[in-house]
Formats: sequence, C-alpha cells, structure tokens
Amino acid sequence: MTTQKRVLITSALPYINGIKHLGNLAGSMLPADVYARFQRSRGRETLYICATDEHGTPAELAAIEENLPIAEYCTKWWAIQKELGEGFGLSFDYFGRSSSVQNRELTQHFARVLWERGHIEERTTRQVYSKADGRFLPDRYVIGTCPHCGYDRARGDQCENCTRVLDPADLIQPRSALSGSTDIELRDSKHLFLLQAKFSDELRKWIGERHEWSPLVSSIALKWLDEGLQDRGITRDLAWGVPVNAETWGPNPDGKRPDVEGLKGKVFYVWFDAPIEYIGSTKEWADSAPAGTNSRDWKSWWVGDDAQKNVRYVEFMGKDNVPFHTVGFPVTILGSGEKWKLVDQIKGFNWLNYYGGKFSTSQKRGVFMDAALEILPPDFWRWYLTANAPESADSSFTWQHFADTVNKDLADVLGNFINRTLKFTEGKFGAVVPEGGKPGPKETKLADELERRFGIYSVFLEEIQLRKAAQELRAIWVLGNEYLADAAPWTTIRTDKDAAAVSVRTAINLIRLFAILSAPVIPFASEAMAKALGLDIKTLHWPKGKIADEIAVLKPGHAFTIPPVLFAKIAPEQIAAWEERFGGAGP
Ligand code: B3M
Ligand code: ZN
Repeated sequence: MTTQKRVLITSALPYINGIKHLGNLAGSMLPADVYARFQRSRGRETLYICATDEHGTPAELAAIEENLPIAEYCTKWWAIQKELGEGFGLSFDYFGRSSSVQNRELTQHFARVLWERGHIEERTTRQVYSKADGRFLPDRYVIGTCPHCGYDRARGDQCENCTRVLDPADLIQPRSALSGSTDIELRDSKHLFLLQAKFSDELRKWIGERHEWSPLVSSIALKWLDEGLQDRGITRDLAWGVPVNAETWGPNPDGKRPDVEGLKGKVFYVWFDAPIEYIGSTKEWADSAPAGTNSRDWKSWWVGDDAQKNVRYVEFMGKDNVPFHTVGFPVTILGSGEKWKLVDQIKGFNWLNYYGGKFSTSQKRGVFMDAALEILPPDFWRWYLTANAPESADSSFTWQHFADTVNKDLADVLGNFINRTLKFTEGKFGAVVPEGGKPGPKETKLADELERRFGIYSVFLEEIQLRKAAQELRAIWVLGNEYLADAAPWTTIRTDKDAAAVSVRTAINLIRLFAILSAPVIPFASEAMAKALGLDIKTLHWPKGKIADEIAVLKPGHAFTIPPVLFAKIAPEQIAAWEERFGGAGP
C-alpha cells in the first residue's frame, strides 16, 4: 500500500485485571508499537492509541479479591500497566481508560443512536439471581457444571475446559462465585440486544472487499457470518460499567420508547463499550492537550469525510478478539448511520505458547511483563517477540530458544559489529571518524545490497509482516559484518591506512543507519547507538534518498564514544535459573 494517509493505530485494550503476559504483548501492543514507530520515522502523521479495558466481571471479581473498591482497583492497575508499557518502550500517543467520562459519553451516544435507528431492541431474558447475594449473577459471577463437557468449574460466560461460550442460565448446579451459595433461581430481567443478524449481508460485502486482511482474520470473520450471526445482549445487571441512560433516548422508528424503569441500574456489556474506547481514548488524548494547544483534533481521526478519505486505520489483536472487531464493533459503527471510520487493516495474531502450553493469567503460567523487565532489558524481549511473532501459526517460547535468538542476533551480529568497529577505530585513529581514502568497489557493492534489502525491509514493515521484517533487519546487520570481514581494516591498516580509514568510516556510518532501521524494533539500543555517535535518535528519520548517501553522512572529524555493552549474552546458568523460576518443561 503506497499511501500518504495519516495512520491511526490501535492495539486491543488489555483487561485491567493483572499484569499482562508476553503473549498479550506479542499479539497486540508490541507489533502495534513497531508499526507506529516505523510510520513516524517515515514521516507519516501517526496516532497510536491504547487503554485499559476496565469493565466486566473479571475486573469486579479481581477487585473483590484485592479488597479494593472497583474504581480504586482500576486506578491502581491502570497506573501499573501504563508504567510497564513505558518500560517496554510502547510509544502510545495516549493510554486511556475505558471507564473515562469520554468513553461513557460516546458509548451512551452510540446506544441512543442505535436505539433511535431501530438497531437495538428490548427483550426480557431469564437471568441467574442469587438470593443470598441479593443480586443477579451475570457472566463469571456464576460457576457450575458445563452442559457440554461436564467440567464442574465452568464459568457463566465460557467453559475453560471445552472453551464453549455459555450463558449463565445454561450451567448445571449453578452457584455464586461471590458467596458460593446455591440458593439460586432464574428471574426475568429486561435487557437490550444489538440486532446484529440483519447486518450479515452488509458485513459480508464489507469483509469481502478487505483484500489486505490475512486469511487468519478473514476466515474468523466469515466463520461467524457462516454460522449465522446472532443478535447480542449488550447490557448486564451490574453496578460497574457504563450506565444505560435510556431516559435520554427518543422513540425508535416504530415510535416505541425504551422501558426506562425496566432498564434502570443496568450497564452496557464490556464488549460493547470496550471498542468504543478506541475513540474514547482518542478524545481523552485531545482533552488532555496542554493548555494553549489545539492540535489534537480527535474527530479528524475518527469521523467525517476527511477521516474517511485521509486516515488509514489499523487494528492489532489476538485471534480471539477478531470477531468483536469484524462484527460487533462494525455493527455499532454501521448501525449509527454516522460517518465513523471503519477499520482498514486488522492485524491478527495466533498464540505465543509457553513450552507448548498456554500462557495463562489465571494460572500464572509463563513470563509476565513485570518479571520480564526485571530480568532483562526491554529490547531483548522486543527483538525475540518480533522475530518470532505468532503470525501464520502459533509460536512457542522456550528459554533456550529465547537465549539462542538474542545471543546470536543481538550480541553476535549487531552488538559485535558496533563494538568491533568503534573499538578498532578508537585504537588506530582516535575516537573520531577518520579521514583519508575514497569509497571504492567494496563500498558500492555494500550500498547496492543495502539498497535492495532496505527496500524489502520497508515493504515488510509496511505490510506488517513482522517475522520477515525481523529476518531482513538481521540480514542488514549481517551485511555490516560481511563488509568488515571483507574490507579487513585490521590488515589493511598495516600497509594502506587510507583504505582502512574508508572501511571504518563506512562502518561507523553503518552504525548510524542500523540505529535508524532498528529503532522500530529495538528503540532503546537504537537510542544508545545514536548517542554513541553524538546523535539524537529522535532527529533521525527513515532514509528517503539513496543508501549510498546514507553511509557517507558522518564526515571525518565526527566524534564518537564507545557505548556500554548493548547486549550482554545470556549465560547457560541464567537459562537454568529462569527455567526453575518460571517453570520450564511441563504441560
Ligand atoms: N480486553 C480482550 C483481551 O485483552 C479485550 C480486548 C478489548 S479490545 C476492544 O484479549
Ligand atoms: Zn465445557
């Protein structure tokens, strides 16, 4: 896609409860960040938006477990997640909260419009009610035996054992997750349903025209349509969430007004308001602009002709989130009849597994973002998770594979090149780019190969083919080592100082180029590389002209320093210790 459009990027909103594991990071926030950094470096106007997903029963139950009021719980965990994101260098333009006023207003706006256009309907449903708790028990508030597989700890929304989606009323021998009480009955409760089914044809057409979507994404989207789209309950009997404010709604096309009394005290279902928070968080970003600036025009990204024409909107998410983004959210947008932006590209991911099994938040299985940062610099993880992104299939994390990857690619290939180049130069010429000699055939050959690989690398990044992009970046680093081995300045220096000067001058320029090209993936190392050359990475941009010129930017006399070791090798003892700590082999 060659387009000069502005780029709007969102990554699936991490649930508020608890620290995310590397699988969450690898399948949404990190690749979105790589893409955002690449687009910014290219000079495209880019907005990368994320937020915590704060509603829903898992959040409420986690707050109860921590003995905190839910609002306080969310504030605490939002701050922790934001800080961990920063620790990994996730360059969100804004990291909002789905519990924000902005999201509440937008969610209520969409609901009202959908009602008034006849796309939301009231239905009386049978809900699980606990007399002991004095409340309804939606979703995960009720536990019982799965009617499909017999698993006796199935949750009201889904059976963890057979993964089937459930309704709380389906459970056999239901009990309250709050009190354990089995004094439970089914009671009538009014709820709102989003009438998705009638959008089937429109969605099928729209999805059919999204030629750039991967088979993974398209097939999940179409599977939902093929199975027959169901209307979806979008309200819950809960206190925490976006309140249903039906009293402000006008009549629907049949002249019917909502049952304000019957809907009192209900909130919208988390999957209704969560995607709207992509817009909400953008508004939070705009509303939080420092006084006196008015450059944050959130609407220009999301709604109106300008947004339709000039914004390219890309979403990143794990495959389990795809249906909500190809069906649920688009129905909200299409049904509103307003000119909101629909997604252009969805980048979906398979699972990153931990020793063949699943990373699991509930079972604390695998490596979590806080522990990962505690033991190693963020770029080690960023590199590994990008080079092994679970794109076309699931990929599996093992400590040995992780250590081999970063030791080889980062330490042996990139780190070694930087180190050799700068140390040798300093020893023979002093800590400046040396003068003397002229580029010859070796430099021309290098520039030609770089030019070719640079082009391929840029295309892979533009296409968000992350594994291939990482392979190409690595191949670019390898070109540096091959050049140095071929030019052998440590030999030529004895007989032809000018020849050696040309070689190291070129190599030092390669470090500058590598810093630029590596920055989307390993921004911290790139910053350090640039800094060693007395440069500020923020002022360096994706090459626009000829690569031959890029490797002759730093002129004789330009000073450098030797950076601290960028990538310390992971030792076998460390691998053993981490396998022990995090659990290695196992189911
Ligand atoms: N919080 C699910 C997840 O993290 C959900 C994504 C919401 S995106 C609008 O997998
Ligand atoms: Zn089951």
